[in-house]
Amino acid sequence: MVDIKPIAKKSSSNLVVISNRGACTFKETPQGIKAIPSISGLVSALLPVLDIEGGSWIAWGGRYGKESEVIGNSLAISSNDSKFIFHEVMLTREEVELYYNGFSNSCLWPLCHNFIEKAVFKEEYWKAYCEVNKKYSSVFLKTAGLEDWVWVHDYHLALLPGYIRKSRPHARVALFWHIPFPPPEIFNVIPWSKEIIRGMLESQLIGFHSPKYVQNFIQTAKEIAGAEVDFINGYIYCSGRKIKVITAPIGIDWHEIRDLAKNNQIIQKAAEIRKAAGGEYLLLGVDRLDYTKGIIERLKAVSWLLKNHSQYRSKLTFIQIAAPSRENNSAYQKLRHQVEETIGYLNGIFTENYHVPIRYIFKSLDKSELVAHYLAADMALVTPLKDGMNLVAKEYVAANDKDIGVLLLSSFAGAASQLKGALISNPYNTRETSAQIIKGLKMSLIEKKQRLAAMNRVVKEQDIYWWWQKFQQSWREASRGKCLMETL
Ligand code: GDG
Repeated sequence: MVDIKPIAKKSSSNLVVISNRGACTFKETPQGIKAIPSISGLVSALLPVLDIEGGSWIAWGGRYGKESEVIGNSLAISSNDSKFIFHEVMLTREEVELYYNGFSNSCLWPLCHNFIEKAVFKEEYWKAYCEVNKKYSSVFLKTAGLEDWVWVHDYHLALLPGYIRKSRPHARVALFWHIPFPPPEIFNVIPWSKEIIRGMLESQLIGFHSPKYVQNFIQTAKEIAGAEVDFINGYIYCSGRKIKVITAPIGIDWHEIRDLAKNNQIIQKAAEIRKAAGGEYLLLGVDRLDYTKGIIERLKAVSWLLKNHSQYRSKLTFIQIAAPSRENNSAYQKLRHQVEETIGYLNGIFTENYHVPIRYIFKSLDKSELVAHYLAADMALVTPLKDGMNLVAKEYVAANDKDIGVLLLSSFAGAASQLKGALISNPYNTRETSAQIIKGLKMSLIEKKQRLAAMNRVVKEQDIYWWWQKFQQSWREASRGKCLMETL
């Protein structure tokens, strides 16, 4: 639980983070409003930044408001030592349905992850998306100062930089895009692609996880918005403005994970998990339950392995932790059924001597429990069909710095271009994925250590604070000549 305290403003020039969901979800209880931590890669990444910078976070708090309500609670939230102010955007049930479940998660999310056939294009989704982006802008205008640095996050709020600039032409606005950015021939399928690109281009700086997404975005701006571009230096020229586009691969709080992994209680918990799982080898998957994460394809690879290498049947256990996600969306409800049906089917076939090979946890665990699982597992199967970055891969590596473990990583995760010590597979290739699992299980201790050490060098050095430094340095350069925030 996160503490909620009365608000206190920090200075005249603050960092303002704006994202669809924030650090927590508000729940009304007889004792008052309680804040429950949210689970997502974006939240894991931004909390440490707000911990050091303070400032404010504008986001939807998970509560439904009336049509006329725009802003809800403004509360100081203390996470670890520092405080930031959470300004709650109020959305109606219909807005959440059309803007969040609709345009964001049924159109942009599948399309940016190359699932064109899953993308739904509805005029009413688009209208709600525009209206809700305006709503976020009016909460910003009500709560933020003229000197503030506005950091917009992710695909839910692509139009927000444009709305902000209309009211504050000199605003310092940057955008970070957490998911993949597809090539123009895919992005252009969206009937409103031009409006989206133009909205994004009202930022001073736009960041992506990988050079490929940067290239795709610049090419899209050129083709769709007719902008002049400079691929080599990462500049887009549009409406008399110069926009910088950078690669900034997001990191994790390496020391936080490492400290948890050194904790005796967590080490003890890891031993208990291993004992309870039974067998000799423990494989682990940790994901939000999302079709982009490749859980079904992973299960197929485990099944292929158990079918074709029967000696592993009573020796191998695969734990899949699936954090509930987007439960109101029918594609996610269907996926849950499919995952649960597949696991039941496979356990029916492959249970031998009462050893159940696949364990399934459909809930969100505490971070300490999560780290205990990272420590317990011989190998993490991080095999998304497409992923902007994937922080689970980095957390597994950090937890196992001084221990042994193997990371199997999808070639389609952004993390694959940074984590060279991982075993790589194409998650659509069942045979290859299961062969890589066997390779990991048979890997020598020395090779495991070498690979982990190489990956830890990157994950430790390019951690979340490095990411924020890199981003703010480019932001400072992109705003050169203007008044700078003292902390930047
Ligand atoms: C998006 C992009 C990009 C998971 N289960 C539990 C739990 N988690 C935490 C993990 C990790 C986070 O959630 C998931 O982050 P990912 O990066 O793996 O995935 P997305 O949520 O899809 O994130 C992604 C990210 O944004 C950042 O830019 O990397 O590509 O899709 O931190 O630890 N945390 C807890 N209990 C769980 O059961 N406490």
